[in-house]
Amino acid sequence: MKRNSILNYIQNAKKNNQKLLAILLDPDKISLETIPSVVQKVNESSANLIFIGGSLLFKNVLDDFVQIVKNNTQLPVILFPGNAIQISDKADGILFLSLISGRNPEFLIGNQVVAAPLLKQTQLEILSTSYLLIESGRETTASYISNTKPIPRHKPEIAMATALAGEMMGHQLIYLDGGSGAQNVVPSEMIELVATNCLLPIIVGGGIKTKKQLNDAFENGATVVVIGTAFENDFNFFNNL
Ligand code: 1GP
Repeated sequence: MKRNSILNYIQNAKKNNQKLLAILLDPDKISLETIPSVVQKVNESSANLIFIGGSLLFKNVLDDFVQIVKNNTQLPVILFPGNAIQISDKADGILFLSLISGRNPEFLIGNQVVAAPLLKQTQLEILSTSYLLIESGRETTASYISNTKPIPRHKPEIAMATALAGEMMGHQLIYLDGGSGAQNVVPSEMIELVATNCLLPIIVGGGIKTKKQLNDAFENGATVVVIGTAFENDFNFFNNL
């Protein structure tokens, strides 16, 4: 994978008003043996990207997991790490996240400092990403583990100001996330307010389990929508979309 090819792909999608679907695979939820059949389902779906990661991984299998996924798909494979130890040079790229909705220095810059020299030794495409956790009904693993408060869901203007700050800091992407398995999806008006004020492509995820929720996120300005839990619960999920 060439430098900037994933970023260019996402930027072009935004420019041409194309919508991209990313499937999130959590190495704790899928055994190594079942990856080929699961990825086959992804290949048959309308997915454009594969994300791999989780806020907290219990199995130490990331390298093997990524390699087997790569062996079974042509789609770009992008790490979505919960911390600095979730690095594998077998992927094509990594969301280099800064959790700017929070005020925990470890997730604003600490993990990034630990990861940077290791990433420098890989061929991974680095996708500098403003990561915003949005309150979604009950506490999520991401918010608990990062020890940060998500942005209140009835405060779209705070999300907009935060995303603008990320854009001004030079990030390349904005990720609005309710957290995996979120009870409520990121509110439409919040996506829309961020999209109308920021130039960067927007990734939206967390709790999306219906076609309407998927389309709402796209219609309100998301360029990439991420689906994890709904697919994990039913590997035929995309057949019904
Ligand atoms: C979580 O945005 C991702 O960080 C996907 O969420 O697992 O709820 O689809 P779900």
